[in-house]
Amino acid sequence: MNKREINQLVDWITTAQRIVIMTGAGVSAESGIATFREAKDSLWAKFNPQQLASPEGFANDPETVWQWYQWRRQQVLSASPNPAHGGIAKLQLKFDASLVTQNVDGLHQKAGSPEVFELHGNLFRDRCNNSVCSYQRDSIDVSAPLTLCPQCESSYLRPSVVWFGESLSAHVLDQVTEKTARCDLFISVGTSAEVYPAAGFADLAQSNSARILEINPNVTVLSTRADWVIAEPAGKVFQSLMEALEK
Ligand code: BV8
Repeated sequence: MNKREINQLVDWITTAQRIVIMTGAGVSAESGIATFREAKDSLWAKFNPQQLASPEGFANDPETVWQWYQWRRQQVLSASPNPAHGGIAKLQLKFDASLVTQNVDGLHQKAGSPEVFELHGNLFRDRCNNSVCSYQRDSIDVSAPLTLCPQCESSYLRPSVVWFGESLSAHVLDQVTEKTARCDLFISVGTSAEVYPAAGFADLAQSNSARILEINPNVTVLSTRADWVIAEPAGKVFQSLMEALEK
């Protein structure tokens, strides 16, 4: 970003009354966590998400799905937040900014974000695959094998994330809908904006006359609808923004 762009970004942030920041896998890319849809090392390139991140996938091959998540947990445990996570946390502390993430890696919390709306759950919790059973546990043993739920002993334990075809938490959706409908600046960071209902929040914000800013080095389905696109890596953008705000 050049000086003019940095000044414009500072102006958009400091003149906004209520900000919503929506993040996706791209915000963790500079922490070394593979994104979902980009080629080369993307998670999806190696595995078919519909076969793994879905109830059918788990029913068909629970062992493979379980091991895929254990591998992802190991990836995350060896990763650190990057300047994008840190900058977003600082914005939340300095301004009326709400953070909504599609990510399940917990790196925003690690970076000090005071409040994180996790639309798709969190990698580091397990729950019983039988939705009637209430059992859940923190999942910190990344070498634990696939196991039956110790409470009902009828279903396997699985990561407490939202799979394709599963509904998101109504409580989280209500809170995010309320924040998004009232914001005047919506910042989409590091998401291909393809997964719903998350991808619909930018439209909700725009229908309430919020400015839409996208931070993503690549073009997405949101890019043509955004009021401004900063086509740079999020870590670099937030690094420059923090330096400018701390002057
Ligand atoms: C739902 C958790 C109601 C798991 C995830 C058929 C049947 C059922 C549902 C559907 C259906 N058809 C469509 C749907 C709806 C479906 C959907 O949206 N499908 C899509 C694919 C069309 N949605 C659902 O199923 C949702 N539930 O609708 O419930 C329902 C119920 C029953 C029946 C019908 C409806 C649940 C969706 C949640 C799925 N779970 N994650 C896990 O993590 O394993 S989604 C997964 O994708 C992750 O959460 C990820 O965050 C998310 C979105 O992807 P992105 O974050 O955008 O990542 P991506 O790789 O795509 O993009 C990265 C971007 O970063 C790129 O643009 C890149 O350019 C950029 N980038 C790279 N580096 C950087 C960068 N940007 C900035 N800086 C950088 N350095």
